[in-house]
This record gives sequence, structure tokens and C-alpha cells, in this order.
Amino acid sequence: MRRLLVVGIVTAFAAVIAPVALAATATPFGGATVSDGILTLVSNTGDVGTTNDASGATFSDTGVTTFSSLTTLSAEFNVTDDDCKAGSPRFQVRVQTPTGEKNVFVYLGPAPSFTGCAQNTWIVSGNLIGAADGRFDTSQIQAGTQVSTYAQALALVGAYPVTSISLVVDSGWAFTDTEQTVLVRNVKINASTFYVPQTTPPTTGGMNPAQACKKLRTDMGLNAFRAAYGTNTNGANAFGKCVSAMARLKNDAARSTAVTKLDQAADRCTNTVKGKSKNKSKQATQLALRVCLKKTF
Ligand SMILES: [Ca+2]
Ligand SMILES: [Ca+2]
Repeated sequence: MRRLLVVGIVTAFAAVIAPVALAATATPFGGATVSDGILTLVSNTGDVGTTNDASGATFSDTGVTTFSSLTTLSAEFNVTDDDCKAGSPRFQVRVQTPTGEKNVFVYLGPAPSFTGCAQNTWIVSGNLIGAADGRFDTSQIQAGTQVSTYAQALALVGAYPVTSISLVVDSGWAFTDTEQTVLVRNVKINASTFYVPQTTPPTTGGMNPAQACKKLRTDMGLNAFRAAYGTNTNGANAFGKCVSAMARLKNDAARSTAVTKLDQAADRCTNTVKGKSKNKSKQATQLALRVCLKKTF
């Protein structure tokens, strides 16, 4: 009984002190900017100011402990200006060695030179953990190991704690115009994904009820519009009735969709009625149009 009680207390205590997993974060630095979820990294070594000489983002709370615990490392990148060159863009995995913190560089771009990245093209790195093409540079830890496979890097630094992980662009100086720009999205570090592009909701097209009815009246034509919505003589109250109907729809986007559909229906009905109404009065034609439109929506 006492043992059970002790176990119970220990369990309860452990539940209280168990570390809460922190949400992983990405922090841009240097000349980095973020727009619609995409990270833009600029290295401009030719303009006034040094802030934008290098750019990047540092990723925290990814759950990575030692270098060997890093199991996924990937990114999608788009070199808009001018190329991959001189070790940029790259991941930088900082490890705690017995002689201080050192960086393991993991180069992005095609091996073995890590230059020749197609411009204005999204390049998917794939998971670089396990890569055997010599893109791990551990020369800060051991001289002469700048062209290492993942297996070689793992053997050298696998047990060292990781103190930070970054993605860096800093080779502006290597180009004629002293400027390098790389867009980055979908950075994956173990279970975390950073810089997921946002789908921007359409800024046009959504309409309030009055806007929807005004557009519909123009698109359908006054006759069809009055036939569709009017309930009194000549359908003169059509606009008011339309606004009431449109107000019952869920939102501006739904109204926008409805306007398109109704306009298409009006085109169909107008054509159908025209074919059958050669000798009919205007009133009879309107009625036929009304019947057709009511059938459609
Ligand atoms: Ca600069
Ligand atoms: Ca450039």
C-alpha cells in the first residue's frame, strides 16, 4: 500500500515537472524579410550598411538535442539573383565541442561545387540527413574535412549537443553586382516545418448584398434581373428583393459565386425564351423568363 502510494505521488509529481514541449520558432536576422509566409534572404555587400551583408533565420525549440538526433533537414529555395556560390545558401548546425561552439555547414545546391542553381526556380533539397555527396563541411571541428558525407559528419560530431540551427545567405560579395537573393520556404527540421507559404485569400470578387445585386443587374440585364427577383408590376421591386436574397447567403465570397452562376443562368434562359417567344407579348416573354430562372435557382 505504501509502495503504491509512493508510486502515485512520484507519478503525479513527474506529471507536474515534465517539460512542456515549446513551440518551435524561426527568427529571421540580417536583411531577412518575410512575406506571405516566404522568407527572403538577401546578401548585399555593395550598398551602404552592413545589416544586409548576410541574412538568415535561426530555428529554435525543434526538439533536436545532439547532432545525431537531427533526422530531418530540408528546405525549398529559389535563387532569384544570381546563383548559389561560395557556400551560400547553407544550413549551419552549431554544435558544442570540448573546445567551444563550432559550425557544421550543410551546403544547399548541386554537389560537388554547390553552384549552378537555376534562377527563379524552386529547388527542393530533399532530406539532407544521410546525404553522401560531400555537402557536410566539418572543417571548423577538424581541418581538412570540408567535403564530408553525412556518415563522416555523424562519426565526428554525432554526440555533440546542437546549440542552434540556421539557414544562411551571405555570398553577395562573390557576384559582380555584390548582391545575392534567395527565397526560402518549407524548411523542415525533424517534426517542425517553417515558412509555409500562405495562400492569400482573393482580394477581389467578394461582394456585399448591394454590390452583388448591382453587378447582377448589369450582368443579367434589367429584363432578366426583374424577371428573376421582381414580384410587383414590371418587377420594379427587384433590387430590394435581390438584396434580401443576397443577404441570406453566408458571406461575400458566396455572393460572388452566386452572381456568376445567376448570370450564366440568365444567359441560358434568355436564349431559351427568345427561341420560343416570336409572337408572344412582352409580358408573356417576361413570364417565361421568370419561370426558367426560378427553375434554375
Ligand atoms: Ca550591405
Ligand atoms: Ca545579384
